[in-house]
Amino acid sequence: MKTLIHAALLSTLIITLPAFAQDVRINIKDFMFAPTQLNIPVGSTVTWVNDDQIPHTVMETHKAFHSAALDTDDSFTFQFDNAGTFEYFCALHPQMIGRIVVGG
Ligand SMILES: [Cu+2]
Repeated sequence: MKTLIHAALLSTLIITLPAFAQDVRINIKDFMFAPTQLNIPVGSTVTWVNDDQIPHTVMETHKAFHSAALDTDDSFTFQFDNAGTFEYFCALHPQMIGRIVVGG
């Protein structure tokens, strides 16, 4: 019985956690970030994966985050602990742009 009560309390706790943080993947393919635009809750983690045959990077406009050069199948992960709008591009191909809105 005690175990049941504990389980119920635990599931309530999980359900009522403030942010439904997500793990989201962005594919880098054909010189594009896909999805290009993303809305996520605070605390979410985004992983970029390079599916192209040439290197790309992920560089936030105000340097909130930036990756090293990503070769094919390399990935870069960043956790967004603050709300805001983050615009980023590939330093090697600045026409490649993306935008992430956190908590908005
Ligand atoms: Cu690039």
